[in-house]
Amino acid sequence: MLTKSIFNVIVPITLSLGLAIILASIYSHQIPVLGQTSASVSIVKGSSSPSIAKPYDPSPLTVKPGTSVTWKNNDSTLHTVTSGLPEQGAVGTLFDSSVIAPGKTFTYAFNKTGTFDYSCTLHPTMRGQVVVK
Ligand SMILES: [Cu+2]
Repeated sequence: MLTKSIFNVIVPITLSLGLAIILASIYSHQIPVLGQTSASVSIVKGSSSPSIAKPYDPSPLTVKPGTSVTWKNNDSTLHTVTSGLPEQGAVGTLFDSSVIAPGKTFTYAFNKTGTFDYSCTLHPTMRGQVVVK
């Protein structure tokens, strides 16, 4: 009789703990998904004009590693989001959107820390920066 009543207590507790551990492990994997994992940058109207202070806005954009950054072309002409600066050579080695039509987007996930300059291959005055830390 005593043995049976102990089982009646221990078995439900063990099952509950097991369920709690399973749920906790599921939720812990979801935490990065629920956190700040995306950010957006606007390619502003008239961005090809050298007089535009921030053709890509915001810039610099500071994000955490693992953040997907989406650029949206809010201008009326084609633009690119291409890693690097023309005077530094090797543009597009890390990422290159190719031409983004008006209203379209480009997304790149920054997984490593660092300071990343980018530019538009069609308009050399268009520059932006993403800081990952
Ligand atoms: Cu451009």
